[in-house]
Amino acid sequence: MARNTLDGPAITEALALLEGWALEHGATAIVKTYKFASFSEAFGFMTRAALAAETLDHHPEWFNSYNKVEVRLSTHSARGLTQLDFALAKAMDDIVDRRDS
Ligand code: H2B
Repeated sequence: MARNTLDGPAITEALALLEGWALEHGATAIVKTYKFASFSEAFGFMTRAALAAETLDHHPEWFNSYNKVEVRLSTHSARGLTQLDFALAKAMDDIVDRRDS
């Protein structure tokens, strides 16, 4: 998947396809905070997301506090946003949507 940075219109378009993700100041990252019913659910999400990150060879910056997971996605090598960030964001949202099913 392309590791070239997306321009403003492409970022707006990609962001519109997601729910709950926001553009960080400077437009070099997207952020979202997930909240779960328990630490166990939060950590289960992180475990699944870690496997998705490995598959994509693209990794999140994240912070966990009890049932909360704050995620920041950016492509370090490109110093900005690429398709990979949006692919990982979608994979993370899909993991949450598949919960309990
Ligand atoms: N993750 C993120 N977020 N940005 C990168 O530039 C990046 C990565 N590079 N995961 C990958 C790994 C690179 O180091 C490996 C060698 O493909």
